Amino acid sequence: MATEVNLIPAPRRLEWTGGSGPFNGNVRTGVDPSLAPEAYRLTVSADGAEIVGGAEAGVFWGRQTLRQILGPDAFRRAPIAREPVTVPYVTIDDAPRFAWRGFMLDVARHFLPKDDVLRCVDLLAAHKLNVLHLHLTDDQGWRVEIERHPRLTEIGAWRRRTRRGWGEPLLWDERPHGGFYTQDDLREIVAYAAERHVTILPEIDLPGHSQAAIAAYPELGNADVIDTAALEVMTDWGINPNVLAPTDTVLRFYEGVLEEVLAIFPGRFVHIGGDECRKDQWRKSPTAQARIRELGLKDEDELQSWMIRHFGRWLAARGRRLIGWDEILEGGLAEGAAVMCWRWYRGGIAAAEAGHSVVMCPQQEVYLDHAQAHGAEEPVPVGWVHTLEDVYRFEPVPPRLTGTPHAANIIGAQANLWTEVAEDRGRVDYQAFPRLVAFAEVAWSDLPHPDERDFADFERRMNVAHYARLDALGVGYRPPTGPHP
Ligand code: TNX
Repeated sequence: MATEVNLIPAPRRLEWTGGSGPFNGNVRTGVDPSLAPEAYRLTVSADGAEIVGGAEAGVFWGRQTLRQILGPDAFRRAPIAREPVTVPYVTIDDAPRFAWRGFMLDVARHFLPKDDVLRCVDLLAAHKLNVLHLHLTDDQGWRVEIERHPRLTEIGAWRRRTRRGWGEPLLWDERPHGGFYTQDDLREIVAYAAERHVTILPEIDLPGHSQAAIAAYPELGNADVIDTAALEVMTDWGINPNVLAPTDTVLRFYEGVLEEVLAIFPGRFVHIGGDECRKDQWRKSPTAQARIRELGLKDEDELQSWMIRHFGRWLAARGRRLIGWDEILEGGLAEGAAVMCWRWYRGGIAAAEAGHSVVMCPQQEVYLDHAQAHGAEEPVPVGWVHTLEDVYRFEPVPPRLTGTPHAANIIGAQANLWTEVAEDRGRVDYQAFPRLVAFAEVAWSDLPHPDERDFADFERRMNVAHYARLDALGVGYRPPTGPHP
């Protein structure tokens, strides 16, 4: 998105006969390893268009900028323009500010069919975002086929009914809900994303947010405290007390899960969750207490930390890196682990100062499940209100780190979309757009200090050009005038 601002007012224009389809056109491309891998130089002149990237990724991002210049029809799935278009002569030197430009989609609370995920990859790529984080497991559903533990999807992927909305009134959708991706589906998603220079980050959330797994395999829960065999896949929202037991059985089970996950997802990072783990059952469980004593730990926080570290080492031994929500800092962070900071900036600052890589996604700034305007007509009134302008003024590097060597540990930023109340692709589009466009510009461009950012200019560019591109892409964004009646 951002790069279009650099258009140099040009006296000369090129007649473009390369078509308006997304990836075709008579573009000369090349690789110049002296550029950073994702950087590119795009030139349009009398000789045609040329894109030189630091690597294929850079060439690909350059193509996205060229699409922007060609106009909205270049965002359709097939060419429709019969007349050649003319484009201005430009030279654009461009490179991303952050290496990690992510979007998290929660496919656990509401399952999204594979086609919607593939389309999501297209939308990220068009905005030069390069990580799609799939939140694959939670209390309300397990969405990844695991061959050695088939009940995870036979049982864990389905729930009896669904809580509608959040808070009062208590409403239920009595229809069963569910679905999962086969391993081949996920391999297809990974390959499709790789063609677009997008990495899929899988998340297997543990030891909290695991009720769907416990419903499928009761031995994973704290059977000495509750009747785990009576648990079903959760139908309500919120923080759940039913957490995994800190036993060897559980460690071996999840090692098996992760072995299959690694075989599907080639990316460097694997997300193991770690968020919102209530420890009440561990406090009451003789098994958990015996484990704490046997390991010489101080408390239940250290017990969670011990579990996370176990998987950190396990992943490292297989050449991967663990990433987890910032709760993994509590009780000591595993060597080499990266932190996804969602609770304001504090955990991210602490982790960066301790030398850990950090992805910033504070819920007070970039939670796209939260409403984007005040007003009863907003369909999804969750959390704080983050307007388009708020997101445009999001700054991933906190002032305390600015200008220090630790700033480099902020490897990127992410916007997260939880789907408790976003039950289908239409709602997901509405929550994500246009705010994800503002986020993409923040993550890619070297924007000035939030107070000095020219939101009016961003809005103008949305109005004169980008909404038309989103229309061509078929995105059901929130209209600038508010929801349709
Ligand atoms: C907190 S952010 C959660 C999610 C919820 C979300 C709702 C995080 C790591 N955990 O489980 O869906 O709030 O905004």
